[in-house]
Amino acid sequence: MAVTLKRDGDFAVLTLDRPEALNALSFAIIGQIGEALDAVAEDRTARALLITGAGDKAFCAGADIKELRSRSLVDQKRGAELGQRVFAKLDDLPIASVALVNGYAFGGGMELALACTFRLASANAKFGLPEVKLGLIPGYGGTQRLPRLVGEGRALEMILSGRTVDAGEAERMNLVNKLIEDDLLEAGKAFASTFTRYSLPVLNFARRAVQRAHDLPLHEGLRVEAELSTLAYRTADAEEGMEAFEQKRKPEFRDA
Ligand code: CO8
Repeated sequence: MAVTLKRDGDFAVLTLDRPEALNALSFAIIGQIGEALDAVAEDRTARALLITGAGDKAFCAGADIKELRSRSLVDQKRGAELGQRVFAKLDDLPIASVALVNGYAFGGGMELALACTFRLASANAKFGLPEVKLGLIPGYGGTQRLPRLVGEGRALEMILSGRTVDAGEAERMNLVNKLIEDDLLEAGKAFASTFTRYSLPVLNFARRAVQRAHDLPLHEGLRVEAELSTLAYRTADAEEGMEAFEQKRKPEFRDA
C-alpha cells in the first residue's frame, strides 16, 4: 500500500508512502489517493485532513516519470484528467486539508500541495514545477492553481523556468502559509486546531465563498457570499455562537 490513511485524534492523516521513489505518483497511487479522499469525505468525525510524504527527503517528487514514458498519449490524457479529478476532490471535502511539505514537492507533488486548503513547509522543503525540463507542462492543476495563489508573474516564472524555490522563498511568495522549524506533523495538528474547534458547516460556507472568489466577477462573488453567509446565519451554531457572546461564555458548537 503506497498511500496510508490513519486517524490521529481529531485528524485524518494521509501519507504518500513510497520513499524509494521519493513518493512519486504512479496512476495507481493517484487512484489510491482518490479512494482515501472518498473515505475521508464519508468519515464524519475527522475535523481536518493532513497530507504528508513518508521519509525525510520528499513530500512527493511528482508524477512517476518512468511510468509516464511507458504510456500511450491517449492514456496520458486520461492520466491528467484522473490527476485533476482526484486533486479536485480536496476542494469538495467537507473538511479543510493541510499539506505538510517535508522535502521535495515537485511537479504533481507540488500540484497536490497546491490543491490543499493550506500548506506548511519544513526548512528542507523545495518546490518546483520542472515539467518543461522533461518537455512537458504541469498537468495536475499547476497552471491554474499556482497563479491564483501567487499571481500570474511569479507562476509563469516558476512554470517557464522550472526552477526550484526553497522554503524561505516559498513563504515570502505566499506559496506556503507557514515555515515550521519543529516536528511538522505536530505543527500541522496545532495549525489545524486554530480552526477545527469551530462549526464545520460554517467553516465550509466560508471555504466555499473564498473558493468562488477567483471564478466570479466581484458582483457575482458578493451575491454568493450573501447566500452563504445567510445559510451560516441560519445554523443552530450561529445562534449558539451569538448567544454565548451575550452570556460571556465559550460557545459549544454542534456542527449543526
Ligand atoms: N518519478 C519516478 N521516479 C522518481 C521520481 C519521479 N518523479 N523522482 C525520483 N524518482 C526516483 C529516482 O529515479 C530514484 O530511483 P532509483 O534509485 O531507482 O534510480 C529515486 O527516486 C531517488 O531519486 P534520486 O536518486 O534522483 O534522488 P536525488 O536526491 O538525487 O534527486 C530529485 C531528487 C531532485 C527530486 C530528483 O529525483 C528529480 O529531479 N526527480 C524528478 C522530479 C520531476 O521532474 N518531477 C516532475 C515529474 S512530471 C509531473 O509531475 C507532472 C506531469 C503531468 C503529466 C500529466 C500527463 C499524465
